[in-house]
This record gives sequence, C-alpha cells and structure tokens, in this order.
Amino acid sequence: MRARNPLSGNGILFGVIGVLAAWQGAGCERGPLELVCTPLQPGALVVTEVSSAGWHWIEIANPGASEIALTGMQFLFGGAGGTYVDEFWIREHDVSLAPGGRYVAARFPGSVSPPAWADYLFGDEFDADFPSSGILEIHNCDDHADIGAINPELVDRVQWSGLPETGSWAFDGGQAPNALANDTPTSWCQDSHSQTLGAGPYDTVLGSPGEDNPPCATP
Ligand SMILES: [Ca+2]
Repeated sequence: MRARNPLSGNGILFGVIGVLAAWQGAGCERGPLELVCTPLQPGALVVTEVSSAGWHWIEIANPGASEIALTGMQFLFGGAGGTYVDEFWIREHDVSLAPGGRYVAARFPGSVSPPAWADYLFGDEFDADFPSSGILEIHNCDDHADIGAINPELVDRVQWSGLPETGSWAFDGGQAPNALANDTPTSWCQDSHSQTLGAGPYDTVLGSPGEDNPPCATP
C-alpha cells in the first residue's frame, strides 16, 4: 500500500511514484489519478519573503537551473518554540516554477478575484495568522513531518523574530536566493515600499511579491 498524504480533500490524490491507476482491470473502472511526486533536494526552493501586514503571503524562489514541480508541496508554519500553527499544500495540478522564478502564495479565499501578484490562494484551508515570531518549513510532496522535526528531506526552513507591521520581511535582494544564506537573520530586512501590480482591489501592495527583492540597506 503506497503511503498517501492527507491531501484528498478536493479529490486530488498524490502518490509517491508514477502516474498510475488511470484504469483498473478489465472492467474499465476509473481509479484515482495519482500525480508524480519527485522529491526535491534541500535548498531546491528558497523562502524569500514573508508578510503578515494587511494580507498574509509568502514568496519562494527557484535558485536552480531546472523547472520545479510544486504540486503537493507542504508549507508548514510554527511558533517560535516549534508549536504547530497551520499549514497548506499546493493542491493545483501541474504547478511549476521556472528557474530563477518566484512564486507567491497568499491567504485569500478561493472565492475572490486573485490579486495579480498572487499565484496561489490558500485562505480556504489556513485560518491562522502568521506568527509574529515563528518558523516556516517547506516539505516535499511525499514528506509530511511535524514542525521542527529533524528531517533531512526538508526543502527549506526559515525562522524570524518579529514580522514587520508594515510591508514584508524580505531576504536581502543583494544576495542570490539561497537556502543556507536565508538562515542568517541579518540577511533579512523590512520592505515597505508600495507598488501597484494590477488593477484589482488587492493589487497595491507593500513589498515585492513575485519580484526580485530590493537590497537591504547597508548598516
Ligand atoms: Ca520579492
């Protein structure tokens, strides 16, 4: 029996290997569509921005040279002490991130017209506020561990102390996105510059969702 993760809420079922079971047996009974899950190496995705001011959203980057499949990836939030806060998964099929690209997931419900800057909305499954001081972990599509667990397959993990009340907490745009470099608290800074990225009601935003981060000011 293949391990299955708890993602079946919308009928999507993720398998660890292969695209299987399109049809079962001679009776032509249609089985569940299972998706390819190719586990990522640690550091294959990098958390580059977190904002809880106004709307809650995160930005991740693909620092590598290959397109990365995001379907089934788990984003797990914890408090500063490692207590569980909330989590969401990328539940859409065929979601991927190009080399050098950035991807933004925002806590809007699926019923709203999505902001131009948001690639994925997770508000229907994530009720919590981001912790002011806390942890965000990205887990592989076949790896769903507890927050703070020792996990060699963890794709990236960042920790912060005190999210800004205005704008976002952004990894230094003077550095290339990197999952080791973003462990250094001093490589992050507040980004509260305003920009309008679309014509919708949520499209004027503070920070740089989906765009390169500005360099942190030199102290
Ligand atoms: Ca950004």
